[in-house]
Amino acid sequence: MEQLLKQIEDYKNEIGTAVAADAKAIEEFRIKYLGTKGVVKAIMGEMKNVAPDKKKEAGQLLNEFKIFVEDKFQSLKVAADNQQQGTGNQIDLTLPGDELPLGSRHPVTLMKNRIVSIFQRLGFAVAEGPEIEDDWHNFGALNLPEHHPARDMQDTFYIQTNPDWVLRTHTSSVQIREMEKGKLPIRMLMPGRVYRNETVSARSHCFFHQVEGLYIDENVSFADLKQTLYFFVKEMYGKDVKVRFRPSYFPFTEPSAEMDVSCFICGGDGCNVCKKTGWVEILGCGMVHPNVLSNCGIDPNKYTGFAFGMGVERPAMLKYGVNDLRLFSENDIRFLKQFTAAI
Ligand code: 2NL
Repeated sequence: MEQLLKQIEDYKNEIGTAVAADAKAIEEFRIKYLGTKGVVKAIMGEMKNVAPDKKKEAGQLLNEFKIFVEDKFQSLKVAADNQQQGTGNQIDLTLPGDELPLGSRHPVTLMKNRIVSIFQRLGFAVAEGPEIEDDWHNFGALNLPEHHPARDMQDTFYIQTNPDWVLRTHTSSVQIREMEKGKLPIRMLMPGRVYRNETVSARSHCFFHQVEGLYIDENVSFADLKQTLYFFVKEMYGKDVKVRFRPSYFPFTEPSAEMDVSCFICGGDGCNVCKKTGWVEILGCGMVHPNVLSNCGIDPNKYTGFAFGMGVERPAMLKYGVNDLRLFSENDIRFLKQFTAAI
């Protein structure tokens, strides 16, 4: 029995190192190990010399050995076939590949990119920041007094585990972070998703997208603000668009204004979109409040700046003829695949 074990072990070592050479070598392997006068047969013949009480065990060992040799023979054959084909495997490289379905950009992303690319041509860089903010970056630094309605529990999502954290209600928080870095001048755009605790309907949602802009340097004036935004609307809505500013109020700008463009649906004659006024409100803006500058460590006697903010969904709805805000976040492929524009 010991002798049998030793023999099997020696053959296994010998066979283990055998490599595929060519068809002739493989045939020699077959004859030597699996042929009628081969090693496997010979070792099987040893069974008669094994003591009766060891026969079962020896039978198992011999069977395993036979399977080991046969497996090796098969793998040598496969390796030799592959080598002959020169591919390393048996894939037909001339067959056409699997088709990869091409996606399309989300309409909100398309509109955001349009807005961003216009300001990028004026030298505005893009900055991003966290969607979960602390009270200071979302409210405090922006000159929002503690009892301002925008801080109301109804409008803001608070994080239960920490009352200091909120889901940002605007991307101004990113501008605060940029100003705090203290690198001036700043000419930046902050696109991103913002959250408000509102009932979901065709016209409002608990989150939407904004692009805010900020320009801070010495001698930045309201005239700069107006010229920058004129350029923007002309690029966005065409050179014939008319613009008007209305005085407004934001805690973080002084003075503040809202900007309207002549209705790009009816051309100013009056329709549903402009509610028969001929004007569509597109953004809010103003000169950055001196308190906001000093909250961020910027000297308001040396620096001035302007800021503006606009929603992305409404212009996207008007441009692409989408009549329900909820379509933007339902992820219905039938809706999404209709938008194939490049930017
Ligand atoms: C709107 C109005 C606005 C700003 C956003 C801003 C940011 C800083 C300082 C001052 Cl850090 N202002 N942002 C200013 C005026 C209006 O947004 O209707 N947004 C959708």
